[in-house]
Amino acid sequence: MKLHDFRALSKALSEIENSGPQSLQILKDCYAAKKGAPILGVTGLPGAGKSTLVDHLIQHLRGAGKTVGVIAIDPSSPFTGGALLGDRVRMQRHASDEGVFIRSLGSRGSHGGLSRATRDLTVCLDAYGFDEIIIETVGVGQTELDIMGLATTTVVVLVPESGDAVQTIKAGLTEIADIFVVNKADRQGADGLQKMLQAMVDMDNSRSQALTVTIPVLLTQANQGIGVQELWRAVLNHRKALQKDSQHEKRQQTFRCAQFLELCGEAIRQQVESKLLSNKKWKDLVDQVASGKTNPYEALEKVLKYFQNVAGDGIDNAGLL
Ligand SMILES: Nc1nc2c(ncn2[C@@H]2O[C@H](COP(=O)(O)OP(=O)(O)OP(=O)(O)O)[C@@H](O)[C@H]2O)c(=O)[nH]1
Ligand SMILES: [Mg+2]
Repeated sequence: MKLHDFRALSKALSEIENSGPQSLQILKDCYAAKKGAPILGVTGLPGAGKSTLVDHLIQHLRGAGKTVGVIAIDPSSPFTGGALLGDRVRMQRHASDEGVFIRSLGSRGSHGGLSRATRDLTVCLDAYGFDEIIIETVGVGQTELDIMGLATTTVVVLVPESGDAVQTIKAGLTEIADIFVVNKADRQGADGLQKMLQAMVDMDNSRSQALTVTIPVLLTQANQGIGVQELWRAVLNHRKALQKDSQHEKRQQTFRCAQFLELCGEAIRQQVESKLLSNKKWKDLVDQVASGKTNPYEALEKVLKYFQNVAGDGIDNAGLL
């Protein structure tokens, strides 16, 4: 794929999203062409100002001559485009810029789950050659943890109104965030929330010596572009700190391994499902489970035996190693 060929890129991304016949080959090629661009995750509650912030970050990066690929995810949206229209509109001024590519991702059309789709699309953007990759995602919770395992740096965007939510999800927040942003600093309560988050960060620091870098708590006013440069500086600081963090590579390895096992699980499940649909004996087995004649573990044992017979001891012979 050559740079500036956004049509080819879009086509490739759609093929991956729909698990089309070319998707495996495209992904293999993308991994082979991976360049290792840093990934910035921007997460936070709906309407916190993430897209506005990303829009200004794009502007900042373009000013520095960097190309940017963006994935905007809304796990709650069943349709790509619908609820995400806001994201597109918010970043519209970059639509005709050849150095910026923005792709929306809803929960529909992502075979194998949203976190896998995000990961695959990210690898594709990286192979394409963007200098910077940004992922915007709604919410602050477990799904975001999955998605954010991907990000080099994760920014959690909060607003003065999210004070109560912060109280409830307290413990998880410092695990996700590398940087806190209190956006809409023009509104009442911004200072209070900043202090509350700062106290949370300080407490975590005193509890754990393992933390190598303190989480900054920044105030921004995204709609005015205020605080964006400081935010970018904090992102770069975090990247620098990661290079010195001896645990970083180990975490990456764990993440890659988990991804691979997840892929294997998904592929085997697909194999079983297609057999269940196409083969009478397999279908009978499911019927027996459904009627309660066979319990799921007995059935599972049969399935495992089947795979053992297929693979046998021939793993080495199959050219796996
Ligand atoms: N007052 C104020 N409004 C802001 C600020 N930043 C963004 N907004 C407004 O907040 C609204 C939501 O902004 P978005 O950038 O779409 O927020 P988002 O987090 O991307 O929203 P979703 O993607 O729908 O979750 C828009 O109307 C923005 O203009 C700010 O600093 N102050
Ligand atoms: Mg948005």
